[in-house]
Amino acid sequence: MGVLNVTPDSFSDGGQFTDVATALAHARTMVADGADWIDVGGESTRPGAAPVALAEEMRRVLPVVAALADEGIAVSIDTRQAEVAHAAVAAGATLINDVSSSLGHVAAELGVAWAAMHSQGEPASMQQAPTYADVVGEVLEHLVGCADAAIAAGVPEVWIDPGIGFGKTAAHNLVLLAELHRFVATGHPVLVGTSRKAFLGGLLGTSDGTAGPAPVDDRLEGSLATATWAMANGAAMVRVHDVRPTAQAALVIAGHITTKDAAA
Ligand code: PMM
Repeated sequence: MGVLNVTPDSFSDGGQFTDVATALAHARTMVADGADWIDVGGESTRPGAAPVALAEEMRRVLPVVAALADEGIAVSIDTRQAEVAHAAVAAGATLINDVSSSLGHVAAELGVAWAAMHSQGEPASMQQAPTYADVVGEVLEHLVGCADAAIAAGVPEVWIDPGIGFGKTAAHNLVLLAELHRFVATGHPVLVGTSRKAFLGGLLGTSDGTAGPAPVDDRLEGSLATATWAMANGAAMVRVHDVRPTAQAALVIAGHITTKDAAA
């Protein structure tokens, strides 16, 4: 899944794809590089971000969703707003990527796929003091509850996503990744987004040898390492900014899994 943020302020690609032609060109490149889905978002959910007015979010995403869908590209709409999800599906989106895990009823009503992502708190304050007694157990329980309810309500396809960086410390993120197999074991397809996120900056050295954390444009290796880890542990989709290197890694993982099955 290639990320297409049509926002002025997303943490890694804000302001780059705010006109339809540039957004479309970038989406085409990501598809040529191997993306199966383009995830269009009009509201930055980076830590500390303020919510965006509904009309503004619509203005940002709808022309891009329509242009991509017209080209036959599979579009996912990254939104927390039911109205935006409705309008984006009318414009051709077929997956609601929902970082609030609250739009299952909208996906049911519209008959489209839904990705439920776990988040603790709102973007404006979620990184202030994330607290869990058992992060993996709590995130799992929440997501399985969402997925079961959505399936019972008739949502045709439900993805679960542990929500890396959404109300989680670096340690929480790492334990969720380490225990990803427990999410996969639920039988629901698992989506994971680690691309360029802050916890990677803290783990990585900078390329020029200066003291860390690594800045957002110097996190490719960490993004790839975590996407590869997620795929090798059974994630069915990874949400990334750097599509070509990740798609190359996916080919290696697929080859490994095929060979392992053949040898078994
Ligand atoms: N992360 C971001 C936005 N949307 N959606 C899902 N399903 N999973 C994620 O981890 C996720 C997401 C934040 O990253 P961005 O600012 O690069 O879009």
